[in-house]
Formats: sequence, C-alpha cells, structure tokens
Amino acid sequence: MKRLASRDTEVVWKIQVYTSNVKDAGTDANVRIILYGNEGTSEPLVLDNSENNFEQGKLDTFEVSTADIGELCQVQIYHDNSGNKPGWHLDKEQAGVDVHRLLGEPRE
Ligand SMILES: [Ca+2]
Ligand SMILES: [Ca+2]
Repeated sequence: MKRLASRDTEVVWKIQVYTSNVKDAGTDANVRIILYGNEGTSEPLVLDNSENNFEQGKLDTFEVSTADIGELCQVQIYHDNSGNKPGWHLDKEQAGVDVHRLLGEPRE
C-alpha cells in the first residue's frame, strides 16, 4: 500500500479545547496551536471564531486545515499573554485539547 497523498493535500482537523471551570481559568489572549505529525508540522494555527473563546468552563470547537502531516503525534497549544488576565488553565480531566482528523484520511 503506497500513500498517494502529496504534502500539500489539505487535511481538516476538528480541535476541541476545554477551559477549566475554576476562577480566572479563561483567557482573551490569542491562542495558537501547532500540530506535529509523523510526516510534518503545521504552521502555528490561530484558534478563534466569532464567540468569546476560552472562557471559564467553556468548550470551544474549531476547524483548521493543514497540509498532510501524516499521523498526529503531538500538539502544542500556547497563547501570547495578551489581554486582561491572560492566564489560562486547560481542563486536564477533559484532556484539555482534543484533535480529530475530519477530512483527508490517508489513501491506501
Ligand atoms: Ca475569552
Ligand atoms: Ca473569538
């Protein structure tokens, strides 16, 4: 089985971020995520939509697209410390960040 997908095949990922339900857990800073796959690494992807994101106890869902980076190995999520009270706490019991490939399954 040979993979046919080229490096610039677009892959869509669904990213769910759980912010803890504790005081001041939320942030209004700019949040970015980097997806590390076994065949490449994404650009830093801004996580934002029309809602007020990353509020205390909130689940935020985003869709982002990347080149085909292969199987997801690791994610890095971070913010730029901007805004009022930028400190942020992810809900570890809820895994904090959940990433699923939506489109672009490797072809076999
Ligand atoms: Ca916010
Ligand atoms: Ca927003």
